[in-house]
Amino acid sequence: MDNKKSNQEIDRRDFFRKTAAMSVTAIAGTSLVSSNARADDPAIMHHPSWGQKWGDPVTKNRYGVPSKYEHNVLRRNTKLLASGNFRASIAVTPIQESMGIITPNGLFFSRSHGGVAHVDPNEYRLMIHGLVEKPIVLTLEQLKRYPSVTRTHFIECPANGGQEWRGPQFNSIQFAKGFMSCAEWTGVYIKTILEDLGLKDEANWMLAEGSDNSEMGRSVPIDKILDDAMIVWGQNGEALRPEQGYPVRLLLPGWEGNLCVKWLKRLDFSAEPWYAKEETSKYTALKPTGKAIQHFYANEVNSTVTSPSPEIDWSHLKDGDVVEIEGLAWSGMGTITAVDISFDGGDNYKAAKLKGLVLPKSWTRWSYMHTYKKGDKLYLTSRAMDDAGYIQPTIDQEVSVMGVESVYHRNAVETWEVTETGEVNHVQIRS
Ligand SMILES: Nc1nc2c(c(=O)[nH]1)N[C@H]1C(S)=C(S)[C@@H](COP(=O)(O)O)O[C@H]1N2
Ligand SMILES: [Mo]
Repeated sequence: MDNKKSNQEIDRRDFFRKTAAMSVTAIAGTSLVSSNARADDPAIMHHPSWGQKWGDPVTKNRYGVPSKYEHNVLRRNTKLLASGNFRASIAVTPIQESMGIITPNGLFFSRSHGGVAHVDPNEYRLMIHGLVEKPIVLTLEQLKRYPSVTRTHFIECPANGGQEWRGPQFNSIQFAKGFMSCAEWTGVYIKTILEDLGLKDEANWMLAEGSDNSEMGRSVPIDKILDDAMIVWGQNGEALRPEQGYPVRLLLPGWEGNLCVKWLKRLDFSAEPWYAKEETSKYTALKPTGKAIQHFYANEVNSTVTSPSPEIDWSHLKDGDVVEIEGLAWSGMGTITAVDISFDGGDNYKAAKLKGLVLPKSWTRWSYMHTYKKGDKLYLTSRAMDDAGYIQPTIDQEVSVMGVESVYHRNAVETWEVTETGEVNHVQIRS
């Protein structure tokens, strides 16, 4: 009896020990937070002040805002990016704070050549003309009667990282990589509208023009229009924000942000491109030969480590802490197939894990679990691949082709130096 009882006890204890051991194995290599946390923390939330009085009326914020404690998670600007004028400027997204693959609308990066226009939806009209059988002027309500689709895509200004051709400029991920965001867009495929209006055979190009004071105009090849080009009015489940072109913008999934004309007023179909201001003086890539590449469209495969980063360092970590290295990867040419992470600036790589939804022409989140060693100096470099067969170049590979005079389409790998004390700096590693 005694023997049996004690056996049962042992069995029970063993069972608990085994479960504990099993969960440790399950967690090992993913998270060992519990080794740093305590059971007797006196700061436990025992009668907290907010629990001893009424909260706010539930209707206080009829349109909700983030917790006041998140006040530092903001779009930012600097004179360096503003050419002295914050209207014709860019506000960069805190991608180091991003979670998942969606940018909240209040943090979506915003680039405007003539300030943010405020368009009255009742006065809004979209003219579609040129080489179509049935030219038309649509109200917003008429436009929205076409069957809609919802797709997740990033928008990236091709100048993202464009300050970095000659070396690191900003010791900040937000400024070095935040000229982009990703959202779930709702709108109509232009091919759906063209099925209704009839496209003439000679139409090779489409001009999209904005109604803001910059009158942004860009020519788009007809193949892209008939593939996945959209006119969108929805952004993450609500109307576009004014900064994103309310009430209607063009969305060319994966292509230069500049082509995604906001406050859209006109689509003109033609046989030839227009050579508008923004596709001649700007948004071309100057090569070492002195010639420039024109009609440059898709943003190439790219990636970055978002955590750690200059804004989110590791100085608080203790030796042996297990920490998740996280980042984003994206390609305007297709779907991310793999991301590698290097600890020595790109000499050796290990495979990272893709997390969550992996969608074409969308941000893709990736992760790698790492055991931190205090005193180690690391050079963290990520490298992404896409299903179009591209892989991010080294800085030297990119510079050997493009020189350093260019601004746009920089997609070479990027490196964060993690110092012995866990501070993180933006560096460039050349071979
Ligand atoms: N009408 C209009 N469309 C525009 C612009 C503009 O100034 N006017 N800026 C372009 C540029 S340069 C970029 S990178 C993207 C930025 O989109 P976002 O402000 O929604 O991030 O919009 C593009 N569309
Ligand atoms: Mo841009």
